[in-house]
Amino acid sequence: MAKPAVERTFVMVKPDGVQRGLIGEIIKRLEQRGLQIIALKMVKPSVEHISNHYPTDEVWIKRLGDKGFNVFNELGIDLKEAMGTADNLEAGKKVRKWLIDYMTEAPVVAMVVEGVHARDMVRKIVGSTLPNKAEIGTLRGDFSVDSPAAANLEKRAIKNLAHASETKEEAEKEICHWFSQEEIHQWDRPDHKAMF
Ligand code: IDP
Ligand code: MG
Repeated sequence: MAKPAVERTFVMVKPDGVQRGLIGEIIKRLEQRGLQIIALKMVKPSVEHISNHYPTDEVWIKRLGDKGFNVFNELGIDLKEAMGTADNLEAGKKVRKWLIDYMTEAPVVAMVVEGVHARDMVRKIVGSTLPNKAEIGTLRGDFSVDSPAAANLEKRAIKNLAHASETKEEAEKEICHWFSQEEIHQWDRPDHKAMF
């Protein structure tokens, strides 16, 4: 019988994770939870490849702007002054551009991760998008204090070490975007017999 709980997700060590020597730490946290790396490579992505990795629809771009805006609201900072616009879509477009600059600064490590509830498990291990709000024990909570207020005022993306797919659709699209079928390997972890 097919195992309904077993999922595949896409994970990437971002340029700051690579530059800070955290590739091993990030992979360790995935493996120790029982997740399996079934594809892995280091890539220096082109602007086009990264731009196609992130969604282009307006709903997603608007939501990107939201994350920073909420923090500005909490701090009582004037949105228009900080972002040069009070429009979420326009702010989102700026953040998307900063994100592409960030993601093409240095190589990234791309992976396909498989395991029980892999998408959710990896998102939990990685932690909140905003490192200043991420729980201690998560990657972003343990290794970063970056925040939208700090990043947006410096006109750059939030540096948060790793990317992980959020939905089934996102995972499927991202896995195909980064890996061919031949680069993905089916193999067994014998210790799973003792784990589940
Ligand atoms: P996620 O990486 O936790 O899935 P998304 O909302 O999908 O978060 O955003 C993609 C990436 O865009 C984030 O990981 C972060 O690097 C960057 N980002 C998100 N919101 C902002 C912001 O308000 N300012 C600067 N960068 C942002
Ligand atoms: Mg995301």
